[in-house]
Amino acid sequence: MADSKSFERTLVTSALPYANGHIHLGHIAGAYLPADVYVRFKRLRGERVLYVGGSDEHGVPITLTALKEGIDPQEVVDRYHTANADSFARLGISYDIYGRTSWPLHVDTTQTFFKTLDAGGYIHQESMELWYSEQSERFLPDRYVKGVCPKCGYEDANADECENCGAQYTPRDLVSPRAAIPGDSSTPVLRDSRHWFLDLPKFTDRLRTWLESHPEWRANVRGIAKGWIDDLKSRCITRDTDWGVPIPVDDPGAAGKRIYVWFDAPIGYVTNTRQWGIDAGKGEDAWLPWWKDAGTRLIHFIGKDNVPFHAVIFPAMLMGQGDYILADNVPGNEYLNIFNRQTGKSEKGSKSRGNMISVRWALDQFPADVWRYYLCANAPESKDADFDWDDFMHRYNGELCDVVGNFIHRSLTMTVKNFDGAVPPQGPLDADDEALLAAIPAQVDAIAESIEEFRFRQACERFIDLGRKANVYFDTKQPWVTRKTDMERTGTTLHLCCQVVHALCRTMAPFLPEGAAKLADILNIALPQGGPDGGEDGWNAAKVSLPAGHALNAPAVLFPKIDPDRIAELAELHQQGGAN
Ligand code: B3M
Ligand code: ZN
Repeated sequence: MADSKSFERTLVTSALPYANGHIHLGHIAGAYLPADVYVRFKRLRGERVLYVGGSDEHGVPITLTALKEGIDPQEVVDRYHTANADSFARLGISYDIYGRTSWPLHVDTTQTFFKTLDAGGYIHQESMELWYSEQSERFLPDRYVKGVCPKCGYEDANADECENCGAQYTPRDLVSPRAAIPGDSSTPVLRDSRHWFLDLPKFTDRLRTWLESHPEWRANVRGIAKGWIDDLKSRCITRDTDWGVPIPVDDPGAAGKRIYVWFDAPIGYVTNTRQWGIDAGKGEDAWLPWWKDAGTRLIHFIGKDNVPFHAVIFPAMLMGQGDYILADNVPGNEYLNIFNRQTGKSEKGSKSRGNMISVRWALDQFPADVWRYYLCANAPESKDADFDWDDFMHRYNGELCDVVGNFIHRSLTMTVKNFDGAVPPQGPLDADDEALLAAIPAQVDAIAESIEEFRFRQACERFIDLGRKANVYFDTKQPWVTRKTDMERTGTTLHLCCQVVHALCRTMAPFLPEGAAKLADILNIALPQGGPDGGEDGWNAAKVSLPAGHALNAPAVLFPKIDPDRIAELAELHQQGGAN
């Protein structure tokens, strides 16, 4: 198993969402929040870490939106890139760069990948039959043609796959095809078109050896990847469209064709790393160690539908380059479904159902930490999870507010009031004190271990657990009683409580950055920012006591409770499709 300590730096990526709609909570729970918690943790530890993301701005759904709205695809991606970058920023997803696959630099990176694979003998051409609209005088890629599924009879099946039953077939098998673009529903004809294919079977042995070297990966990810590696076929990596990266070949057959979106999208991680180095003033070559030095640990955070691309196809493309590192882990999450209160059933989030909760809407209702807490505590890690309004409220109110928030507040209020706004001195310790003092480093290490293993739910539980232990201690020691008779004892109790608050502040920082920043101000401590160049260890500093006499600032409520009436209103609005 790879030990993160043996790596010099960590490169973290989150899937690049299509700039074709607003990101929603399902996305966040899958590929973004876990990555953000992970990188914030690494930064706080002082490790060198770079977090790369961005918009995926190519692909047929985007050109279809543009056609429907009668605008240029660039306008579509400009709109959603800007909106999504803003949503991520408001949620505290702390990318070092949020790039774009429509950047000119990306043409260069993608074409270099293509040319290297071509020169290595991994790309060939094949002629294939595709649907062509004589009315629009164009080929109809992917969703530009609809028809009846040959397997299940679904009426809105795509040219080569059915969204209803998951069947994949050749375009010729589609029954009763019709063009599906604005102003054209004509019956298309089959025509030959020459395309470029990536010869995946040539990578079979290397991919298998690599996958087998990672028994520590999640079972779901390994299972999907293994299924693909056992049955690799050449894959078409070009499309009949004018929106995408031009195919870098001197061939008239490439006219009207572009590189397929799923070839260029993961290369976006590389492009965005290059751009990061340039923007940070570190020079054109700053990206190289992040992608080519064996001391880099590469981690792809994704949703499970993206597993084949990140655990098979992109790694093959990297192998074909010759000098790139491969992912050390691909934490793929399951889905966050929506619990429908009316039917009492869990359902998939879908655009047509209108049941998705967009991030921008969510953040107009509650602060980022509220969402971050619930989505982490209820993360769809090893199985699907449900978003449910009651559960959302109960977990946030009952765990974060009542356990952690309450402990912090009562400890700090009593301390500031009774001990002149400073950490009181520690007197003689009894067994309860010793047990609490021992629990701090143990719990800090346990949370770190969970995060290192990508068990973010468990990390949340362990964090709350520290609050629970501390509440039990507080209730046992009754400082509000002892202060009337024994100030030394009360001082010891609150001294220890301050140490737990200190540990809670640092350990919440990766999950709840706003709460941690507020609490750090109250505790009068600085949390190191860290970043790609590393820094001091502000995580293990949680095990170092705040000294007696350390001045504190006035406490404030960190996590205000959510009102049940408000939840009822929002649940109703959501039910009516108003949470987009
Ligand atoms: N845009 C699909 C998705 O948003 C695709 C991911 C690309 S990651 C390189 O789920
Ligand atoms: Zn079907």
